[in-house]
Amino acid sequence: MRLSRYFLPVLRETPKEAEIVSHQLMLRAGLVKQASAGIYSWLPLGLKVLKKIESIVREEQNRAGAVELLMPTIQSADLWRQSGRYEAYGKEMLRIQDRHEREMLFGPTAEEVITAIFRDFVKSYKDLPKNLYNIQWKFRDEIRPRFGVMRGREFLMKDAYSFDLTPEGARDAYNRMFVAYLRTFARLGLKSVPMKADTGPIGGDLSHEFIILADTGESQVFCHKDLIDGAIPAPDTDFDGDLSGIVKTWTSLYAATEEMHDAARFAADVPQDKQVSARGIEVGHIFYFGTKYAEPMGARVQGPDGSMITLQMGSYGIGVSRLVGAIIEACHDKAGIVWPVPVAPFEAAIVNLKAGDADTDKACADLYGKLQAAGIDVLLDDTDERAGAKFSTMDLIGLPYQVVVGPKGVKAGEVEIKHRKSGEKETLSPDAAVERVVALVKGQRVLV
Ligand code: 5CA
Repeated sequence: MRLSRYFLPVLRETPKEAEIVSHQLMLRAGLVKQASAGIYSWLPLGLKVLKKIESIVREEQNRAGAVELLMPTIQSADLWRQSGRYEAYGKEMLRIQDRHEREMLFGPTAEEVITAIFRDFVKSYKDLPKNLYNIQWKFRDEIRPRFGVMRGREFLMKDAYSFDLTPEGARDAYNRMFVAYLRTFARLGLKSVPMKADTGPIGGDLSHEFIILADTGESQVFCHKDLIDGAIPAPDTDFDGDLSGIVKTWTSLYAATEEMHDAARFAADVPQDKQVSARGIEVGHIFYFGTKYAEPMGARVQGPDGSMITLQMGSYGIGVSRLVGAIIEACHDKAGIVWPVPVAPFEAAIVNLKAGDADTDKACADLYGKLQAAGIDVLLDDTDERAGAKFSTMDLIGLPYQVVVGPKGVKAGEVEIKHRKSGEKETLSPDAAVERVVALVKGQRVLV
């Protein structure tokens, strides 16, 4: 992509309404624009990041055996009356009337919709187990939307729902999502810590939040240091096999959020040099809630002996749009965002220091063509801004590698690669630079 044709409205000043660094940087780097409180337009650069996160989440869901579908954003109130949640959900639910004065709502989650789909199609235990998911916009009329996309009103969620015949089967489904989450967040360049959690309005008796550590996190967390340093399950993990060992390793160490924190147990269970007390951001939340929805909604299948058995269910959420903010909280410095390669909006940039100079333009076009041919997603800054402004925009938007091309270097047969994260600079011939950027990017596309 040529920057001259792109749409990248960066801001020089830090917007006053933004309290935390990720929100400030998302506005300054032209990733989003607020449309109204807690509701954002995703500008081209932000949308690219959102889509990359979405596809990593999707790959790991598919790997774990979940099946994608797409449910509507607008749901019917009657469906929610079947589960008994319509009145109970309260003011966070955006209730809407259509032209026939039928009561509708903008879905804050989709347990009811998916339970109805399953109930209406699946009649036999032979069709179990199943896990269905979608990546769809949700709306929650949060009392205090804040921190940009981290606590929005409209937000993108991956929500998966498992259906099993027995509680043991449901526990296996829970374990599969647990392991898939560890892999997903690691691939996004994040260290996530699973913590036992409250179930809130989703309900049920087993639940974990996945928290990533960041100074500005909303929750206070307490955990064993080994969890933070924990090894991530490999891609060839057998998701059809027994995952209880992996889950046990991760859940046997103390980890709790503020609400669940038991100070005495923390002090007793965790050696002093392993005690971590930090702030965290909840990026995922999984629940096992048995028959809470299947029972009132009549979701039953015929069991092996002919008797009708109520389905055992769980639900599994990831805050896809929240992750954009969470990754920035974890990956930034004074100059701007420092994207991990797998989610970077472009993997590399070429900075033309003298657009309009025939030799420099030609050298840039040549590099651009070669990087693209090698499959690198590259942004060419071909604008006639001054060098200083170009450098600060590049650092702000945080692309992992910048290839800086100026007239003097071109004459000498040299370009410079700047590594955004370390600040390291290397001077190389243009062809060597292409090779180096390709190797660096390809080496980091899949982090696990
Ligand atoms: N039905 C279940 C799981 S599918 C559910 O709704 N769980 S949840 O309420 O915990 O939400 C799942 C994830 O969505 C959260 O872990 C969080 O990362 C994200 N999320 C929740 N509320 C918001 C919000 N207001 N803004 C941005 N992301 C949110």
